[in-house]
Amino acid sequence: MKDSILAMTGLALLTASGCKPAAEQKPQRPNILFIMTDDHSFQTLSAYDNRFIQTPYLDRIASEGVIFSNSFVANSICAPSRAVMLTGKHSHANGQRTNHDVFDGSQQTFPKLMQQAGYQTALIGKWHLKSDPTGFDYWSILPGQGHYYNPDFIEMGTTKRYEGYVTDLTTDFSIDWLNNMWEKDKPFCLLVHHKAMHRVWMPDLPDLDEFKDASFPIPETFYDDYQGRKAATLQRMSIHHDMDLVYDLKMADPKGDIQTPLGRYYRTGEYARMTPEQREAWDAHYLPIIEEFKAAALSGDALSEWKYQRYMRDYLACTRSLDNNVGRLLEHLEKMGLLDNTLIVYTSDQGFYMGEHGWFDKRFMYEESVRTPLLMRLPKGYARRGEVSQMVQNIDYAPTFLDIAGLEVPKDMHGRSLVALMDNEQPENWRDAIYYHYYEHPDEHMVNRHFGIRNGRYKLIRFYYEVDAWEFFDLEADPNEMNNLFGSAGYQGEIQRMKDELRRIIVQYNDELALGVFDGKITVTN
Ligand code: SGN
Ligand code: CA
Repeated sequence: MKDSILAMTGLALLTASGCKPAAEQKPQRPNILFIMTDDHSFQTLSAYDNRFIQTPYLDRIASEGVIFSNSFVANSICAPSRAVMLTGKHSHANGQRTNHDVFDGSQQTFPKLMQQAGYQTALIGKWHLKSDPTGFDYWSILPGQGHYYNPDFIEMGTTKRYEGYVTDLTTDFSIDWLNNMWEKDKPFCLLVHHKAMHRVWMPDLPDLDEFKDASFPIPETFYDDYQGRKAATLQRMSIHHDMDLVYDLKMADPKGDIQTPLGRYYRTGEYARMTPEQREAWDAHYLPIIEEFKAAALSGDALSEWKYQRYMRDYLACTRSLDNNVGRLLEHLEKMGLLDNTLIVYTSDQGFYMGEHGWFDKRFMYEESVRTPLLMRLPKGYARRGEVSQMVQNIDYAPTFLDIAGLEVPKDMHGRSLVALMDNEQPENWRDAIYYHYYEHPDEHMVNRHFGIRNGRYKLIRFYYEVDAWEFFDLEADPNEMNNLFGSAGYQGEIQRMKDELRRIIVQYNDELALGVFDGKITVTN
């Protein structure tokens, strides 16, 4: 990850010195284009990591702007992450602890505040918060998780099915909004929130072949035995055990020889939505793979590794469409002459496992899922370029959008504006640790509840509920988090300091449940 960030920083510095952006006047009320994807890992965005795929259009945002190399989420799961971003508050304060909660849309959010201040606000794509969007002049959302093929969109309350691929359609509708619905005398705040790359990773037809014959290195931690990490032993997000051959990997053989627990959801769900023409092209790709797979009769490690490769190919093919569509949107903005006065943000609702620890999915406070990509192309006059290494978190987005629009950041928001960082300043007292709390258990993937703190070197996690356990990692010595040092004699001083820090940050954010668990006053059980 480091190499590519540094290489790009060098490139960006040249650009920066060539055009002297610091001398330019900043727009008073820049437009905001907030692009977010679902489950996009930083491992598969080449500005961060170019081992698997080149993503030139996303990289363009970074090379013309900034790349945050220490960007984290507050609760690594979809609806909670979205609520954190809208409110600038941790989950306990905005009420959206799990995907099952219904978002309280009557509370303060950045779109509402921007709308009140004269911005025209719009939301297109995935929403997932159950209640109808509030604070948007226009919205057109996917119901729930949405579908890849021929998806329904709910446009201001009216549901309609559209033929096509979801990433293309989300982009088409966004371009259409800019062309035909944006009232050009107002600044806009447009949220383009994609379904891709969420499970079950269904690529667009033209992208099916790109990774067909590609083979990826098996991650170092693929065969992790989870020693010393009890919650990790209990998860149900393993490629070997939990990734479904039919549902996730499309091995829906016409004879029905391959029977799997989730297979029927694929056959009656995404696959059934396709038009006959789409299905024909789809089958032309997958049927030979299915035949080959059946003939190979794999088992054990060979089967796990085959699943990993298939997973990567489909996931990356979805990423291709996403990158192309981000490119299309950027080019459209450029054609409209909007690049100078628009803040363009790219992020994901959380990170994702690409086989590390043998996993897919997210949820844990471990690095692959607590981190998330964050790239920004800045309006003119903002001088920073290249890597920003300060620790930032998705609680910061709402304050940033308000601040750059010249609006006051409400005191009750937990996050902090990133605008000073865009201005090339090195703000004093920048946070040196982030706080995390995950709640969705018992549930799909069976990741135990936990909260914790991470600074530049160490991570301390407290699992509670079914598993009552601490984990402590030295990220410098053990970046893959394989070695839980909680009981280790050599680290007792550091562990105590981190515990003190954790308690302090829990109090700072007023997370009563975590404080009760920490102090031994609350025992949460089934
Ligand atoms: C669905 C997925 C899970 C995923 C959650 C949360 N199962 O339930 O694999 O962890 O969403 O994802 S699926 O069978 O419906 O694909 S999130 O990004 O929306 O939080
Ligand atoms: Ca997600």
